[in-house]
Amino acid sequence: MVNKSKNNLVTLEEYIIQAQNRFPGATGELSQLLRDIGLAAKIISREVNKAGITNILGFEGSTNIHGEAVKKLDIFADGQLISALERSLITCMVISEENDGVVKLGARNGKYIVYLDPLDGSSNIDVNVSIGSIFSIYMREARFDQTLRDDDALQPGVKQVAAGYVLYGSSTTLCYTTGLGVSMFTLDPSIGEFILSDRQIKLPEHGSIYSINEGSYNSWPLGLKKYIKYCQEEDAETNRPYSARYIGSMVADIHRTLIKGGIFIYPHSKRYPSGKLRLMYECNPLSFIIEQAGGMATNGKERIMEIQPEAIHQQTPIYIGSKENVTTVMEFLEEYQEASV
Ligand code: P6P
Repeated sequence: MVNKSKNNLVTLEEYIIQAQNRFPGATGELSQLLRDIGLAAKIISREVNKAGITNILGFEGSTNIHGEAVKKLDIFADGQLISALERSLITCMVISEENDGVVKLGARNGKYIVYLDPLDGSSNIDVNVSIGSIFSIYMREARFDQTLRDDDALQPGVKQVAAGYVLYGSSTTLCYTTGLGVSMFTLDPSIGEFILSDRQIKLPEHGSIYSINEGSYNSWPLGLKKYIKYCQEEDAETNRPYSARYIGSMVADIHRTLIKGGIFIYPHSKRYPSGKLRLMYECNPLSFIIEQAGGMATNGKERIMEIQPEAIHQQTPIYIGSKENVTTVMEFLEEYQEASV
């Protein structure tokens, strides 16, 4: 039971401490890590919400490892998150979309490894569409000689100790899980605190929204084409046709799916033979959230969180959302898997 303070508001910090107190053996380090991310999120939110006023919009001039133009806010967000993690001396290395390799922090004996997508959907910044930060936290591999190897970061998603996202939209929302359910907080800018808005969130078993970029229809697997046509057929009993919603910012599309149910799909295609979205700092953390809320996330064949990563920036197709919706699309993929695209 969450102890609500007298004015019935529970801040992120209070909630994290109360959750930690339920584990007498807890050292408080994961709590500190989550608070650090919360602080960085408040600072990023402030900049995102005034980006149009300052000259922080636009391109920074470089491109990231995926050849995507890097925006000034991406760099700002990356810097804020890494600085926050550096200060608390409990994170030994960070892997972020904005850095080609592993960033080793000063705390070489730090207990945690953190993956970041500092500002996902940043191509939407200039058109004022919601964007987000995503984080995924692992324990480092314990070794007698305390050595730290880059490939210590190559752990499957099932080994995440915590994951979450911050959505910078009409309000700034922080959502995270440590494997004991999903909690959601909304930033109250008047007091600079994230306030608990929802806990033990469960997404509907079935949803009537499908979310996919239909521009790549011609290069989809046949089973996916058949599934999308199924979504568009008239059938009152199964509440079809579904609604199509696609924001083009994964955090926003997943946040809607968490709240309303349905399915988000980014498949492999001719342009992205391995899928576009990154396994370690987009798909794994958001899959952890959706699974903890009762949903499902696969790459079309296997559970996202059981994929053994081979590279820190590796990409994957993803089918994620309400259990019934994901199960149905997998049946279509299975049925037509031999057929040509
Ligand atoms: P497309 C944003 O660039 C992103 O990485 C995700 O946030 C989003 O879901 C996807 O790419 C959008 O890609 O090809 O539909 O523009």
